Amino acid sequence: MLTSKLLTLVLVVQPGRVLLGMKKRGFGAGKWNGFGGKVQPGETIEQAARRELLEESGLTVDTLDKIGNIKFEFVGETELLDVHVFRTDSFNGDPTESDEMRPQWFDLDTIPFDQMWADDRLWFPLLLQRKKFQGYFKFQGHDVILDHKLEEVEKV
Ligand code: 8OG
Repeated sequence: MLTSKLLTLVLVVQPGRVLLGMKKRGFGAGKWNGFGGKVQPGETIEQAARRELLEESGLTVDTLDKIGNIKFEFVGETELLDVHVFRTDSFNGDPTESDEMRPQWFDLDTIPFDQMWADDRLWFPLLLQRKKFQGYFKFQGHDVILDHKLEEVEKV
């Protein structure tokens, strides 16, 4: 039986650049990523997204736009990751390193996909064009995508 775990992921986008964080520990350590984590009991998904963004990057936001939903299956594991992806184009504060993440701005033409989760190069273009999307990726280990689906949707 597959169980499902709710997670958030926030991408902060500015004209011509995106803020990523180098994950310093835990799941996905050594990869650049947006900011996010597990939804805690009693929290809405959006509350969790705001909390994780603040904890990991030091930023707060007025508006978060729901832009994607991606489900990840890992061969041999019974837990499906259900990741809710948000985009924001304005923020308050200065990106600040935390125990978990070291934030850095990247120009949109130098996004370090080779040091990111393998699926990101497929859906980042949609996110950057503000297209809403839904996806499913089946991973073997943390680097190999065995199967995937990705589609634009009207509403996430
Ligand atoms: O709490 P923790 O740091 O373990 O949460 C994992 C974070 O990683 C969460 O923000 C969701 C995100 N994440 C995955 N899989 C993938 C992926 O394939 N690509 C990207 N960009 N983020 C992912 O769990």
